[in-house]
Amino acid sequence: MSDRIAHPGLRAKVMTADEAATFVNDGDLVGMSGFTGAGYPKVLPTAIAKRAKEFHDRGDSFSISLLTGASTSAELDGELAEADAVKFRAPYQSDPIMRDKINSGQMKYADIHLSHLGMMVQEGFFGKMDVAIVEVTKILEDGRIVPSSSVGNNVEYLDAADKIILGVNSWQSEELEGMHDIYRIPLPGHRQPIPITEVGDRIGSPYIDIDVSKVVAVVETDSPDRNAPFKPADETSKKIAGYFLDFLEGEVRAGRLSYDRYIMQSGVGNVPNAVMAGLLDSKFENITAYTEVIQDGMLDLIDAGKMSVASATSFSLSPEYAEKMNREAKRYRENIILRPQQVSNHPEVIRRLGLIATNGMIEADIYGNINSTNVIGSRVMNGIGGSGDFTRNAYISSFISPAVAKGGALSAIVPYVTHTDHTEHDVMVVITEHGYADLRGLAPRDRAEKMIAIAAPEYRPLLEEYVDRAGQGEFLQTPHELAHVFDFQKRFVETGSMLK
Ligand code: 0RQ
Repeated sequence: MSDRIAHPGLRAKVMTADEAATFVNDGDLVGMSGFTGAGYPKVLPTAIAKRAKEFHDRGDSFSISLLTGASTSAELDGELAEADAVKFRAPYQSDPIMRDKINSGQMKYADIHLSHLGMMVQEGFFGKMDVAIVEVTKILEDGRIVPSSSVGNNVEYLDAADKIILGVNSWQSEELEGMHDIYRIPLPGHRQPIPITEVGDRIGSPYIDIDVSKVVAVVETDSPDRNAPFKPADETSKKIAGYFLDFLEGEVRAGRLSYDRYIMQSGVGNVPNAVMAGLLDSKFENITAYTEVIQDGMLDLIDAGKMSVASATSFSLSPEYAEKMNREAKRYRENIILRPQQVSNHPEVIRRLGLIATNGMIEADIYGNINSTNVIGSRVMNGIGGSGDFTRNAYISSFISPAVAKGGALSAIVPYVTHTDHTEHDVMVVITEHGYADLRGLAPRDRAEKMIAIAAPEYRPLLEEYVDRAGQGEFLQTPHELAHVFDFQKRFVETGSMLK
């Protein structure tokens, strides 16, 4: 048994994953750790999937409602979905098997702002939580736990659940101890300001205290977090990153930003990573990040002395960088803080700090509404994640995306989005490889002109044609021609391309 379980009572609860899985029953509401491929329980989900299959083979039902921090990995979402072991999922997922089950209607999915979910669980919006399954780095002698590579909603799940299963993963560096900052937000009616005024402020404890009497099982593992490596930046990503930096430089020239006070929030993906690579050679210094996930590019910025502090709720590192974190966690914990996602994504703190939010999108419309989640209105890609938490509350909210998808068959700029995650009231800047549309202070018809200028050249005449026709209507605040508002998307469904 590993020496990472110092509490004698909890050492006595060590068992196999198959034994621990028997504490999870059909119909249970289960809260699991895990956020963007980091800190999720490694062996329990497989054991639960196996248990579900045994039930199904006997003709019995077995499916759970599953909550996590955000996306996890094929070992968790993939295996449980494949075994038809999940009937309901929230708040964010990105697994291809699970996505197919959701889109085919076999599973239900509630796509919820990441900052909201912890409170919803505390207040019982989903009913009583039966089991919390949480990966930890270590259990102290007094029963407090050292979280692993993500915090997510672990505190809320551990507090709310009737039963707790802990996964002690010895792959996680013991030197993560001290990196976390655990702070509980009281329920409405008892709240005080969250005392974070600088990105690097620590306001809580490095440990999570739990009710040890609720722990029914402890399972030991030694398995890595699994995240796909980032693709090297292509020409399009490099151009988008270039325009993003031009935009930041323009803010400095306008006196609204200085080279030493850029506070970043960055969505995950290859384009945001290219933006961070671009920052390495920029004039920006003392960059800080108040964001959700620590990505490879942030470690590079820290190593280059360009980034002083990064605050998030999780790592989202490629395998190479996850190993590097494991080797050098002692050094990185000087610069990195991992917080509960209610705090990392909290509107109050985001608004106070005045950060610049940058997220990916599926499509934007000519007025600046953004669809981050549903392809052609109905097919979910991943979920809204934290993009809404940051977009609404940022000092400047921006979206970055290639102007086309699927080899040019889809334009990312359309007359009207088929699903709205971020409204024109929240969105300030949209950037593609053709430039940036600065929508701040503009009325809708002026916004349309800026948005068309960053669309792919082959789509601009079609967008202009739509704007001309919509402008012939009677009401001209936000002109639309309702009979043709979705022509782009309809054409794609009928012909395979949005082009005529
Ligand atoms: O699909 O892989 O099948 O080819 O969407 O597109 O261009 O690689 O971009 O990885 O940045 O993802 C919105 C999905 C963009 C992401 C989204 C298809 C495209 C490809 C991915 P394929 P790219 P990205 C905080 C922030 C919501 C959560 C969020 C996302 C796939 O950014 O999930 O912001 N955001 N969190 O082909 C149809 C279009 C399309 C399209 C792209 N117009 N129509 N398909 N695609 N544009 C972090 C967290 O919350 C964890």
